[in-house]
Amino acid sequence: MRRFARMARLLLVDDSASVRSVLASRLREKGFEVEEAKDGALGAELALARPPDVVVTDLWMPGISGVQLCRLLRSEVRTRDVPVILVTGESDRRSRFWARCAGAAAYVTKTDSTGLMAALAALGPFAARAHSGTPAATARGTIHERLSSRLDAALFESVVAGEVRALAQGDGEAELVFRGLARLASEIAGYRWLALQIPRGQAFLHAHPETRVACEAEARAALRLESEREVFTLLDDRTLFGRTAEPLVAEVRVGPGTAGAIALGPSERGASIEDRQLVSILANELRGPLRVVALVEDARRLAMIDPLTGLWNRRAFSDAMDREIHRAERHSHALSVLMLDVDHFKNVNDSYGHEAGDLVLRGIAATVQRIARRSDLVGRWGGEEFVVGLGHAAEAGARVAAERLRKAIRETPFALPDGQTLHVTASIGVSLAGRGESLDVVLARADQAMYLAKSRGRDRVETTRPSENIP
Ligand code: GH3
Ligand code: MG
Ligand code: MG
Repeated sequence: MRRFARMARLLLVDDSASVRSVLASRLREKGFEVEEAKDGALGAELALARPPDVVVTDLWMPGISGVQLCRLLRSEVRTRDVPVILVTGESDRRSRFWARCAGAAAYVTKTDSTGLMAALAALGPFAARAHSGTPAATARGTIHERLSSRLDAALFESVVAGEVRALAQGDGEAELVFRGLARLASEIAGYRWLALQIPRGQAFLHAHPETRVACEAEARAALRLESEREVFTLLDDRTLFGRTAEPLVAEVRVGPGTAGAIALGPSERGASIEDRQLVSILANELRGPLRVVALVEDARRLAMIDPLTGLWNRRAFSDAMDREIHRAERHSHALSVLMLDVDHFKNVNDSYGHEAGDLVLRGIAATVQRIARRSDLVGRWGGEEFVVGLGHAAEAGARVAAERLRKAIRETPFALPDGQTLHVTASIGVSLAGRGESLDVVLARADQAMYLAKSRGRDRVETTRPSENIP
């Protein structure tokens, strides 16, 4: 057993006089200066008055238990670094779990004196640990009151934590998580606004309708949102109405990364201790719900993407085009679709191999994206067929875009890994959406136009038009 540089001060708490005397003499033999307490309340008073190097306490005692004593010492500034070893008659799983949760340094059985000595040795040398600070200010209430308020705080924290965690039980919709969060937070605290930001996802704000603009500006600044990020706002006239105070911001950390951030605009009196506590509990407990949101969003994104080219797959393209068709109807603007099919693509596979074919498809996808405007919708329809939705483009404009695309494809060389270069061409069908037409009808016509281009010699653009156009 290691000898300590100076006599280490040990506080021994046990309600049994005989256990105390046996343990104390064994510890003194090992060179500890031992102070004894016959119950948890006395132990807490002694420890707070003059923090020892280490506390060894019985787990089950009438009145304040060893676990409660441990929690109390952990939560007091003067004693939060004093290690506590919990000693019990016999080991059981639940006590061990409870001891760990309370922040005990070790958990040993009374019958196992080498276990206690080993635990003490593992904590030493104690000389390095200096307990500075003035003696405890006269107690703010009795030990029992203090303990009870600590337990209240712990209970509050665990109840709020449970409520926040329950927000993860939705279907991973960020908006539902935020609605639940706003309901919970506004029940607990009065604030001007509450905001949540999810990386790559949405940002949310809960604010009073009349101060919405100012609150949004404050929340944007607090969460450092780029100006193009949209903020979904939940208006609520029960949130506080008042002047600006310095906001509280906390990141929701998951491992080395971030799952988002929350911010709270406090009442004009400024952030209270309770506000700070709430924000810190929320930031901690939102990790689970936000991880679920991120997983659901990732899964959704993956389900939309064609893995070979990174373009939207057929379903994602169709969904986006359906929305685009409705918008075009509503605002009476033109909408066109291009259907592109690579010419003699089977030959590429047959002559150069499937890998080369994949490389060409990826290259064509990149060309289509390069030529398309940011507002155009680009997808892989399947195999060697690609589709482009062009908003605000009537026949002439769509033809120009299709020609530009056709030329870009025939002019882009593909360098194969074996050093060969190859060129491909594509046939493109253009179709203008007619009033009241479904996507299927517009696409079927683009397909017909594409086949017309094939039959007229390939590497061409052909058009079909509906009887009545949208504008
Ligand atoms: P056409 O000019 O008439 O369009 O002739 P084509 O050879 O391009 O037409 P066809 O439809 O006969 O052949 C399409 C080929 O595209 C057949 C298929 O094996 C190939 N293909 C489809 N998807 C993929 C893919 O993901 N990777 C590769 N490498 N080939 C694919
Ligand atoms: Mg084809
Ligand atoms: Mg083809």
